[in-house]
Amino acid sequence: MKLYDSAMAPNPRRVRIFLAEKGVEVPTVQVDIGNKENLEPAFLARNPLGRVPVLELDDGTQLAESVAICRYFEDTHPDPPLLGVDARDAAVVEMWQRRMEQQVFDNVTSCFRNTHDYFKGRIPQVAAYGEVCRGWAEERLAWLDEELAGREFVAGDRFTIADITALVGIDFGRVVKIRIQPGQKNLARWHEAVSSRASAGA
Ligand SMILES: N[C@@H](CCC(=O)N[C@@H](CS)C(=O)NCC(=O)O)C(=O)O
Repeated sequence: MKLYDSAMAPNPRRVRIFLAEKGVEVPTVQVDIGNKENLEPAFLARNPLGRVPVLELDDGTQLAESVAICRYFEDTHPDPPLLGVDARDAAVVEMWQRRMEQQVFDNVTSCFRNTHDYFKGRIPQVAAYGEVCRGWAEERLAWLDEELAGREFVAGDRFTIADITALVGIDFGRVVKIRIQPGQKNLARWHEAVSSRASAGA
């Protein structure tokens, strides 16, 4: 088994944190996305969409999409559970995972993709759309701050994949100056707690 990874990129970090929480070690291969190694034929044969992470299983299966990779490790290494513990809880975790991905993470990365020089000449950029995404990301952080007034973690009283997606999205926000605001005390409390877990260094 091998994880095709990119140390600086947010999606692979989601998988690395998930693995660290599980205590699972997987050999990694760094893909140099800065130099477009992800767009070369050898990598496109693994993932035609040219994105990392990709998990190569021992039977040759190429598994892309961060949450699908996490699902694989949840089933092969159930402890600690990060995708919920019963039908109700799994649905609640999924709800929050999708919200953190669509409302926080994707708005931050869309702002990055549309405004940052890193993607200049690589993809069509629409700076105005990037700024709209920035505004949405900032609104969603304000919403998340309110949500976290009533509970310890994003999906309830246990650390889950929803916390991982939110943490990685918010940390990556620094690259485009999307940050937790001084008055967002609940969000700051949560961020400090999840950042102090050993897995956050992954
Ligand atoms: N939906 C995919 C997104 C993967 C993705 O966008 N990966 C980025 C790095 S965070 C990438 O490979 N970017 C390279 C590029 O767009 O050229 C997932 O959940 O893993």
